[in-house]
Amino acid sequence: MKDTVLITGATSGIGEATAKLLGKNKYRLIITGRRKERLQKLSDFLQSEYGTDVCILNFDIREFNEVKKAIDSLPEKFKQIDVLINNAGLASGLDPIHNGSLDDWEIMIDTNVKGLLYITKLVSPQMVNRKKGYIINIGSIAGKEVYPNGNVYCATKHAVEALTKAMRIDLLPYGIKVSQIAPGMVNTEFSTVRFHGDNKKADNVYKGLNPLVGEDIADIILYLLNTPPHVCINDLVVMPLAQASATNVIRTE
Ligand code: NDP
Ligand code: 8X3
Repeated sequence: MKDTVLITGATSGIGEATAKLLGKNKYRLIITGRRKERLQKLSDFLQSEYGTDVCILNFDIREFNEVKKAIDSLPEKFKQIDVLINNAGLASGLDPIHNGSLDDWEIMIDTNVKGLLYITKLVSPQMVNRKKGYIINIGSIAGKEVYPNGNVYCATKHAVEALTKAMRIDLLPYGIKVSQIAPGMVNTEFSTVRFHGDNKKADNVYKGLNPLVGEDIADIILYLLNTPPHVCINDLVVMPLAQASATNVIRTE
């Protein structure tokens, strides 16, 4: 069995695709998210398809006490986490700053920034003690650029970029790798969540172009995990061919 990998937000999209690819490649997995039945279904699939050694942790990443209780409850053989994939995150709403909803803002800040910090605080000390580990943060093109009505989501992903750089500096003495992947448009449940369940609006985001899919990001994660010990890819921006920047997209289909 290879390293133990904890993936936040494994119930859909990038996280789910990553769990499937890493399971296929014989990693031991800790899969997390709020939707327990989806975690159970994924766990059953991984075990029956690949014989994956898998553990489910069901928590809301915005609640530090829930996250701590879950991490403390890990069975002995899952306690040593070699790789942390900070993937859980979301956009909520797409409104100009003067019309923004406080609820949307708080959900994004609490999940994308505070949640990422909570799990990192709980997992990184044992990596420091062992002088070994890898943290991969899923940022976004929204952490490189800002676009109309993206305000708070973009701010949270700029924070992920800053935290990735800060983690790399702080963890440098301990030989811990820290990378960011910053994708453009990936067709997951992301836009449905952003538009509060409006599937029609979500479908329009990807209309007429060939977006990335979760499996594309999973491939990159597996590549990062296979880099030699002395190599660290600090930052990786990946877009669909039909997207040149956050706002420049060509729709031809
Ligand atoms: P999905 O909506 O498909 O997946 C998001 C995942 O995050 C789900 O598994 C969800 O699980 C989890 N999550 C959300 N909120 C919480 C919470 N409070 N507690 C625990 N888990 C939570 O979207 P993606 O796969 O696209 O998103 C994954 C990451 O990729 C995000 O950080 C997103 O910002 C980033 N990203 C996405 C892009 C895109 O175009 N799709 C582009 C660039 C970056 P559950 O609801 O079960 O809790
Ligand atoms: C998701 C990509 O362009 O919708 O992070 O912000 S975008």
